[in-house]
Amino acid sequence: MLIRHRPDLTDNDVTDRGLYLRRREFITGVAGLGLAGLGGAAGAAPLAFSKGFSTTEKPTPKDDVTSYNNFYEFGVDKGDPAENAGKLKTRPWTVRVDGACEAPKTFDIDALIKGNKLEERIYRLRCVEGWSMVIPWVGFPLKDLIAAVKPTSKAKFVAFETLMRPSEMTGQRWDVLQWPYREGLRIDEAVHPLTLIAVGLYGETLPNQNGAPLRLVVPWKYGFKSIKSITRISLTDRQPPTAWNLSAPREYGFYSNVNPAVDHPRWSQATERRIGEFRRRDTLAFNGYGEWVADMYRGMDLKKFY
Ligand SMILES: Nc1nc2c(c(=O)[nH]1)N[C@H]1C(S)=C(S)[C@@H](COP(=O)(O)O)O[C@H]1N2
Ligand SMILES: [Mo]
Repeated sequence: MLIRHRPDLTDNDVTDRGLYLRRREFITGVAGLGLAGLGGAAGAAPLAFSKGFSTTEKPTPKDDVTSYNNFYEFGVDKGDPAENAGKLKTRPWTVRVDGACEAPKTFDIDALIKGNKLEERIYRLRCVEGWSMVIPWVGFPLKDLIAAVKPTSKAKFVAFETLMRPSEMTGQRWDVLQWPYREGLRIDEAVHPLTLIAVGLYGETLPNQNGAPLRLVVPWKYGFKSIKSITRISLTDRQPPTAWNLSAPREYGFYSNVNPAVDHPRWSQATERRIGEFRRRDTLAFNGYGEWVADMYRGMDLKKFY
């Protein structure tokens, strides 16, 4: 499988080895509290801070990150997920990773958390609706999970699915979207070192309203690509159907790269409201991650592949 990246970008740029901390030290020394459920047992993998990819912008207050959400499985208003997602049982939880690979596997969430090197990544998140936040995630690169199942040359795309459980996800009782929520990436996007599986934020276990126990984070794409509460990841040779594209194909494309030059049919994408700020700010191409991701779209008409 040939995957093109900026050749000078390696894991060592992503993770400054001098900043490695054992999880135990992270818990006692850096976060003070927290990371409950994210391990901390002696011998656990080290928690690393990635320097290169994290923004130095001020993170959005945790109260906003955890109370102003989109998670339609729990209702369509911004406050609904914080109010209703507590009902979701996130243990036991497994993620099936299958499709075009030699070693399909069902992973237990706790084994995933223990078995992967967790990092903090402070990323901008830009919702297609025109607001944004800065969120300190804890997670690991999706590429590590994909590598574990040994993809074949037929793995051209990756399809993701959220849990389907209307008894707890009460929003699934209404047909606002075709459930389960689905998303997809091209394989090069999926294995890009920026693409994260998040299991925490602000140094603690991911709150249910933010997509517990694991969710995708693709910071150069509109927020709806960052699917929450994942139960299945499938490698495929075809571009998979995605929830928002199925619901309104003219408004939400498969790529959905943040692009101030391509407006949504019903509103401009040129500016955004950073939650907590008063004046709108300019939206950046690829949400400011262009130096790392623009190469993947060279030669593509981004107005057509919106
Ligand atoms: N399963 C699922 N994932 C989802 C959504 C959803 O409704 N269901 N909403 C998306 C949208 S529109 C955004 S902007 C982000 C919001 O993530 P946050 O609430 O953690 O900020 O989650 C995305 N992931
Ligand atoms: Mo969104």
